[in-house]
Amino acid sequence: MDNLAPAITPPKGIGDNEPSNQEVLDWVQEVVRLTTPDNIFWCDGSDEEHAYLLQEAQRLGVVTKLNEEKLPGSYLHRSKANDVARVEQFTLICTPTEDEAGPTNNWRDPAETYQQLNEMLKGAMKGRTMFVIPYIMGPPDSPLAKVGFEITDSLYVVLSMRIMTRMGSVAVKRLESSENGEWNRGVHSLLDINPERRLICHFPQDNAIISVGSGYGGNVLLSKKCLALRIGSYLARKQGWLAEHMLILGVESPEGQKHYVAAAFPSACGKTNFAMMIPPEHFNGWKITTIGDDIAWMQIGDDGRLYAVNPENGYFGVVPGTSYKSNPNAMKSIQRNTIYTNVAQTDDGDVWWEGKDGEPPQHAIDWRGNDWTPASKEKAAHPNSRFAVPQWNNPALDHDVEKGDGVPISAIIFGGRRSDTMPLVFQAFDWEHGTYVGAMMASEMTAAAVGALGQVRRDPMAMLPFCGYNMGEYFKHWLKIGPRLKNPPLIFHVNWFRKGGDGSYLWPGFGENMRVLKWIIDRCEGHGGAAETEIGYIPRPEDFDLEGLEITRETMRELFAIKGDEWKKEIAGQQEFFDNMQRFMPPELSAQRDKLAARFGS
Ligand code: GTP
Ligand code: SPV
Ligand code: MN
Repeated sequence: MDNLAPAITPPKGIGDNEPSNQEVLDWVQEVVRLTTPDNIFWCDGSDEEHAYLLQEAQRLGVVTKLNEEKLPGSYLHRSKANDVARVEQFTLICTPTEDEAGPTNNWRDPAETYQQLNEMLKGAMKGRTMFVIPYIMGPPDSPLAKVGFEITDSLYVVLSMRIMTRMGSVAVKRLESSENGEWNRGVHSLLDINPERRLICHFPQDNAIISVGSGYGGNVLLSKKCLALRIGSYLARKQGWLAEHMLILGVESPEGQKHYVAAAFPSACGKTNFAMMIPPEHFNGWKITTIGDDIAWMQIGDDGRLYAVNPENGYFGVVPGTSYKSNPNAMKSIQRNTIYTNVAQTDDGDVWWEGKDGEPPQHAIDWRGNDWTPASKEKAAHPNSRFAVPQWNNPALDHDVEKGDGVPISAIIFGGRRSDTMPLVFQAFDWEHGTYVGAMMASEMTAAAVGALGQVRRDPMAMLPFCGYNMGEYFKHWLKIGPRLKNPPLIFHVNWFRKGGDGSYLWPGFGENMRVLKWIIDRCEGHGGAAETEIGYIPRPEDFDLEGLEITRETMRELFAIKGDEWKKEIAGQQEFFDNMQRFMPPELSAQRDKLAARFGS
C-alpha cells in the first residue's frame, strides 16, 4: 500500500466547491505556485465527495476495503515502515526567539525554517492533487471553536480529517460568521516519505503549521497535536484558557449525581480506555460517559468553575490491547466506518492485532504487508497501530458533547506509566501543589513516538511533546488559572502501571479503575476519607471500595506504598528537570519542591 497516489480527476460537481474568502484563496494560490500540483480539490465534506474519495483511495491502493459484512464502511491503511509514529526530534517550534519556545522544545528560527521548507516544497505536488480541507475544532457553536484549513497531497489525510474534525462547508460558514476572522494555515506534503526529509513545524505567531515528509497520524492530521495542542496552548495562554492533552469523562451515580473529570496521561498511557470505561459489576448503576479521549480545551465559566470541551470529532486510538474485555465500548465503536492503520488483515478481510479477543487467525497479512502466522516472530499489528472512528459511534458518548460552553470539571487527574514509586492514587493538597504534581509527572516512553521505549522521562502534564511555547511560562499560566477559579477542580495523581517483584502489574486496571474514580468523586463531594502523607492525601483501606475484587491486602499495601528510597530518587529526578529549566521555573514550584524534600527529611 502506498500513500503516494497520483492526481485524481473528479467529475464536475465534486471537488470544485471553492470558498469565497479572499485570504484563503490567496494563501492557497501561493502554495499552488510553490508546490505546483496538477489540480486543486476543494473539500466540502459532502457524502458524494466522501464516496468518490473512498473509491479513488481504493483504486489507487491508499486504502483497502475490509469485509463489508463484518466491518461495514471500514478500511485498512498501511503506512511506510519508517513512518509509524510521531517524530519528536523533528517537531519544531519556530518562534521569533529561542526563549519563547523554551528548553523543552526544538526551537528553530522562523525565517530560516520557512526558507528551508520552501526549498523542500518546491514542485512537491507535481503529478498529485492538492486537497484543501476546511475544518472546525470544537463544537461549532462554542466560543472556543477554531477554524483551520489544511492543504495536503494525501488522500488518507483527507479521509481521516473527515472523521477527526468537523470538516467541509460547515467550517467555511463558521469562518464567514466569525468575529475575529482568525483561521489556522496548515500545509502538509508527503514529499517522498523520507525520514531524513521529515519536519513538523509550528509558527505560533503566524497561526501556521507546515508538515513534510510523513503520512502518519499526529504528524499529519494537523488539527490534532499541531493545532489543538501546540498552537492551541500558545493561543490559550494569550487568551486565558487551557489547551490540554486530556480525556474528559462524565461519571453518574445511581442517584443521578453527575461529575465531569479531565485526565492527562501521556501518549499510549490509558486516556481512551479511561474515557470509555465500563464499571465492574459491583458498581451497578454507575455510568461513565465520554466527552473526549485525547484533548481538552478548558475555560473559566461565569460561575468560577472550569469548563471543558473536546475539540475533536473522532478518536485516533491505540489498537493493540483493545478487546471486549479491556474496552468493550471501543470495540463496539470500531465495528463500522473505521479507518484502521497498520493492523493485520485476515484472509476474509477482517482485522487482527495483539490482544484482540479470540484465537489468532492461522494466516494474516501483517502491518508491513507480509505473510503472518501465529508462529511468526514479528508482530501482526504495529504497537502504535491506530483506529480512526467518529465519536458518534461510541455507545457511551455523553449527551453534552456538543455543548458549546463545555461541561464543568470537578477533578483533574494526572497520571504516568511508572513501574515503581507512584502509588495507585493520591490527591494534591491544593491547586498550587497540584500544579507541581502535574509539572513533575514522569512516564515510561511508549510506541506513540519514535524513541527509547520504556525509558522514564519527565512529561509535565503529558504535554512535553505538545506545549507550543516555553514550559516555564506554561507552568506560570497554570498557577494563574487556579486563583481565578472560585471553585477549582481538585487535583489527583494516578498510576495504573505499578509492578510487583515479579514484573507484573499490581493493579488490574481498565474497568476496575472505577474504584479509584469513585474515591476521587467521594473527595469532590466532601465525604471521602483520606490519610495525609508526605506526597498528598491517600485513601485509607476503609475509604477505598474493594468489594467484588480479588486482591490481597499485601498487594494493596504495595500499590499504596510510599518508599523513602524511591522518593529520594524521584526528588533527584525532579531536581534534574528543574536544573534544565532553571531560568524559567516559577518560584512557587521551587518552593513546592523544597517543601516536598523537607517532608522526606532532606
Ligand atoms: P494516545 O492516543 O497515544 O494519547 O493514548 P491513550 O492515552 O489514549 O492510551 P490508550 O487508552 O489507548 O491505552 C494505551 C495502552 O495502555 C493500551 O495498550 C491499553 O491496553 C493500555 N492500558 C490502558 N488502560 C490501562 C490500565 O488501566 N491498565 C493497564 N495495565 N494497561 C492499560
Ligand atoms: C498521541 O501520540 O498522544 C496520540 C496519537 O494521540 S498521535 O495523533 O499520533 O499523536
Ligand atoms: Mn494523545
